Amino acid sequence: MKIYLNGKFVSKEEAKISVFDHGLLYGDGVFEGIRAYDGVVFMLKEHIDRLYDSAKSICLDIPLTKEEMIDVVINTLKENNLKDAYIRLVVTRGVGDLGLDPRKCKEPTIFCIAVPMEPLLGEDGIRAITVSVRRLPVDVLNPAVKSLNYLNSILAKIQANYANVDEAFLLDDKGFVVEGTGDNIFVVKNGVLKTPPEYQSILKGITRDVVIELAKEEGIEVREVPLTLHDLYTADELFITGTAAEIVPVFEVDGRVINNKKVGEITKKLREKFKEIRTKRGIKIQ
Ligand code: PXG
Repeated sequence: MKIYLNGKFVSKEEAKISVFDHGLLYGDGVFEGIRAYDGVVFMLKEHIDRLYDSAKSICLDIPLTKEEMIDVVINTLKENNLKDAYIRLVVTRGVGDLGLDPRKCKEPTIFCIAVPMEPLLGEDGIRAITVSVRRLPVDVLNPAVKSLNYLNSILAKIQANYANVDEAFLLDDKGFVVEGTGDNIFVVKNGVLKTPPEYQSILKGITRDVVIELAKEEGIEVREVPLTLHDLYTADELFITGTAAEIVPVFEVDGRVINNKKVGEITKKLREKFKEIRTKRGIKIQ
């Protein structure tokens, strides 16, 4: 395995960063999880745009152009002879001292890892619970920033683990259901597809945006509206989306069974469409 680290390709054993890196000391940095399907890096431009937006938002100047960053991803796949892969692209604040002041960090650390990976939660329906850990309000730490601070999601995941279910759903500070630990949530009710809006404590998922587009192409009405627990419990279909998980039906939430644990028609259609387009939208490895 070859890993891109600060301009060079190194072995897994050599791919080490300093204990003074603020990515490690403070979770100070940003990242993207990206997938390649059959030699096409799915929605790569959109992932790079989101990475640079996350970085801009936290005043982190990335010392590469977006075009150079695209080459980092493509070259990491080439070095590893991978056509289908999960890619982790990370930019940290870099090496500083033991104070949190980012001005002490002179050079961001950039690395890129690519590995083969099956859909994270499998292809079947999953069980989920809502947890007591709340998603951070947009004026505390905006979940739109894909930062290295994932403790909020990890604490939610720990509750799901204790309950022996696959995923945790988080509520916002008002009690609306906003997202999973690493995925967005969709409800189907009476043929209408609903998902929480962009400004409601969510990461605006790239899979989410593609699913909304595919649904509209299919003539399905899409509404970006706040969701309550009641909306989830009484859903005709429920599914989550994310780069790692792809599109995964939810068969049970807080003990309420959804659609008799069957994959719903709209979920099925969107999954098929997603499989069709995922090798068509993105940047080809040349
Ligand atoms: N919400 C959050 C909080 C996420 O972390 C998504 C939604 C979906 O976004 P995309 O753009 O991937 O459709 C994510 C995805 C994991 C994992 O292990 C997931 C993510 C990052 C790292 C790991 O499931 N992000």
